[in-house]
Amino acid sequence: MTMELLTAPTPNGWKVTIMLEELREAGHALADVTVTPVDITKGEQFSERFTAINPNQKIPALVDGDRAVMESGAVLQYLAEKFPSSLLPEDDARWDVLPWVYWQAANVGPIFGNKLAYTRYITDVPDEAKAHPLERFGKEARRLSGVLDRQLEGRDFVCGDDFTIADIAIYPWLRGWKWSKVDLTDRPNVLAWLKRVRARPGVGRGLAYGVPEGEIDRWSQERRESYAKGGASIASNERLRSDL
Ligand SMILES: N[C@@H](CCC(=O)N[C@@H](CS)C(=O)NCC(=O)O)C(=O)O
Repeated sequence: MTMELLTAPTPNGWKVTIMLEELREAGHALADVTVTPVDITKGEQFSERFTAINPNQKIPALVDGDRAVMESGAVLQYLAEKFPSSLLPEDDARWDVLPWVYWQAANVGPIFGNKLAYTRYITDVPDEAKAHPLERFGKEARRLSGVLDRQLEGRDFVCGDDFTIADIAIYPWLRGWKWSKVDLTDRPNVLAWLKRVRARPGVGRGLAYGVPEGEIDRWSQERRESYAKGGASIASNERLRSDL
């Protein structure tokens, strides 16, 4: 049966493309998986088909036969359970992993996402109006990076010796710390972990989906401008419509 991932090259999208490539590294061929790009800057997430798959109208989403799965954390867990590997233990140790996936979804994603939006994408608001959200989301992002730094003390990966879906969920948001201007220079465990994770071949291939060769780690000026422009339209208040 074919499986379809609908996604875009963004932090939440990269989680699942990294997952596909890490599953391949773990020996699952995933020959029948197709990847459908969704251009969120053009509003393709609001199409009838996409909305039927993910009522929340955000990438990524997965279709597996009659089953549709929304929310990147749920997609990671779904794939991990369907294709068993050390990415999610099957025994009680899964409870070392799943709370960190929830932690990411409830904290890191929204806070780093908002910090990024106010830092780079929300351009039509006066600086005075941005000062409070920037301070609030900036401080909370720093606090979360401290939580992660302490968790990584004495561990190679978030949950211990094994790379798991917790690392996959958290990594794409933390790797963009310079772009979102969250200072991690005093978080040595996080910085070492970012390098360790990036060195994995599956992660490298997962990050390459939808990104030109040579721009995986460093975007061209043109790409930075196009991301800033696309991000601005997605982050604008006009986009926050309740009738879509
Ligand atoms: N909690 C969701 C967040 C998904 C999300 O915010 N996706 C963004 C891209 S990173 C998106 O589709 N944005 C389009 C929009 O907001 O219209 C998840 O983890 O899947």
